[in-house]
Amino acid sequence: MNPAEALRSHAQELAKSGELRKQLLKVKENLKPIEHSPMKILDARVFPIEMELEKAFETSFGRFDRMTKVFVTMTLEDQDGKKVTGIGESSPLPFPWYDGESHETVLTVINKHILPKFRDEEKPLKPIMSVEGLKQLYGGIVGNNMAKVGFEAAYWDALGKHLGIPVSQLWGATRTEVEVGTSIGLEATAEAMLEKVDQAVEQGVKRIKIKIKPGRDVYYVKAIREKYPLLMLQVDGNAAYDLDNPEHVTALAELDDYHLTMIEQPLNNDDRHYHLELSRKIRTPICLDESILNVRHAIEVIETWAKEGILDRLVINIKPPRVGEFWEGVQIAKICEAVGVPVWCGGMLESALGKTANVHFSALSGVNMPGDHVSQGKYYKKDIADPLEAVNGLIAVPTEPGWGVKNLTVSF
Ligand code: OSB
Ligand code: MG
Repeated sequence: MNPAEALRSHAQELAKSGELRKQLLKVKENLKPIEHSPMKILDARVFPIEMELEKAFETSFGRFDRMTKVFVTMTLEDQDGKKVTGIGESSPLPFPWYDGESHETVLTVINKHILPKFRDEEKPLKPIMSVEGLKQLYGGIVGNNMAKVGFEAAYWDALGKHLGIPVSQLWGATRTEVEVGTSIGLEATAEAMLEKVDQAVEQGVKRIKIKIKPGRDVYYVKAIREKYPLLMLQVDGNAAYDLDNPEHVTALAELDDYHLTMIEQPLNNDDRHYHLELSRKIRTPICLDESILNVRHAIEVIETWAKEGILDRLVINIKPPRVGEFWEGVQIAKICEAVGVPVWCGGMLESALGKTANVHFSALSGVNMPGDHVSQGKYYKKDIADPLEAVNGLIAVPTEPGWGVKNLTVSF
């Protein structure tokens, strides 16, 4: 038994006796965000920028060729009056198809409900001493995770710059380089898909994920497997499959023959329960993306998969924007690590800034599978900073203070 198997087996025992949830909550409680001397939040500002994708990206829910990113800057001031500004990214899709957010909802929530908290003349902001203080400002807003995340990201960047250390170290992350995977959108034919796969293999990525949807799944996978029998390969259904449609279930079960690393979010984007039922029927591990929005959801799926004795069939994709905060993501990664559940960092087609933040996040020891950090070629015609470069499927975690992005063109 390897160490992760031993952790899963122990967790399954604890689940049977009803102790597992308590243990997982303890992991969360023992994890405290870094505390620092009081910092005043002077201002937060928002810069929406439309960015054109190098190539249109298609998933089961739709196709898009441009994105409006919402960049957030935040200026903190220490007790000696020294100011530091950080930057973060909110990276919603153009339409509420992946989750309920779009760049319009993100901008509305930011302008109407978040920014006013930073500028309330009657309630001047108290200096903050950890990320918890920041969260108190807008933590009452339910959902809208993509709207919130840019603010927390800007805070981490500012704090890292203030303390002179990279953000990954603020979270206790220890990796110096992270493994890189790529996500390939739906293509019209298996040939076109293979061309993209060839390109990604040439790039040297550590694993490839392809988008699938009903009717466009097994034949893609079969074609790729014939050419690349040993490639680390996974598929993403983006909520397009229905457990009550026998054809869908048959296709998902057929995928068992192609030793995929995982099937990501085949069923509805708010569903966890029926994913468990599906996981009883197929051997390929199920990876949850859309339906894990917070620590509670992660604990719930770990507990229910463990009770069934199939914890080895669960993987969690953490996207910091989807869970609303990097810190929430850190907690989920720690909890998964404690029970041997693999984790990787997903992507939202972020700009070079958001991708860099994801690389810092992937430096956590609990994030132990290759993440969606690169495209096949570049993501955007014109990016807002230099993208981190992958060499032999690895990206070095920046060592400069904050995110350490280079040649940022958003001025603040
Ligand atoms: O489901 O992981 C997803 C892109 C947009 C919305 C959802 C997803 C994706 C990707 C691309 O798969 C990941 C990336 O390269 O950023
Ligand atoms: Mg996904």
